[in-house]
Amino acid sequence: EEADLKKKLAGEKAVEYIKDGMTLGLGSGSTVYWTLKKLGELVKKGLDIKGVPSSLRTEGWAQSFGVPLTDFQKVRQLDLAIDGADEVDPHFNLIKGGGGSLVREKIVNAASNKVIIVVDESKIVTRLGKFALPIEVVPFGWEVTASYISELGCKPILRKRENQVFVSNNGNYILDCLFDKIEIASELHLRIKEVVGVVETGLFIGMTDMVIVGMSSGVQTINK
Ligand code: DER
Repeated sequence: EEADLKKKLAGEKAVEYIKDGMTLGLGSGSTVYWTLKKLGELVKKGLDIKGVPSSLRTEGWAQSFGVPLTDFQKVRQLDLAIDGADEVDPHFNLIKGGGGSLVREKIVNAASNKVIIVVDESKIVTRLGKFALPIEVVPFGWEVTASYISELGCKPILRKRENQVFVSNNGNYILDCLFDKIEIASELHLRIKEVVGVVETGLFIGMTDMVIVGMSSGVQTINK
């Protein structure tokens, strides 16, 4: 379907920036799915890379596509991370976490020399915040954490999947928080991080070097 084609275009384009011998950060989500699939084909043709997966779902996809995996016991620094996003603003600041992998994604991206974000054009926004901001919190006392976060101007909703509370790969909960208006994303991120019980926010500030956008007319690569 249309959106999938745009994701496929963007996801596959990112592979062009992967060089032999690289250690990669493997992002999460249905756009990165296409990166992983394409990458598996190149590995079969002899490309020598290995990747650190940013979610158990990505780990499973990588294994099924034959993408060699490594971890932070073996590598401390990654050459390139390729990841998706829920929103991208003109400063390349992101909202991520729609898939619930934001903590491991941020750890992987922070450990990478370069970060490429792959999206379909629906993710490109002029201002962050139409998409509810995912915030990972410790389950103990999450109700209190949520009330502190709400004082920052949002209504935190505990994420559920099939009527069960969603539990992240790290054993934590996710609050989806719709803010009336995100004035300065970097400030909001810091204010949220200070709240006791918060693990990480889905605001990825100043971490992105390149954005690849899949459109109906083709694919566009935007550098910072
Ligand atoms: O959860 C995440 O951060 C994912 O990267 C998500 O934001 C992008 O998912 P999609 O590529 O399936 O839209």
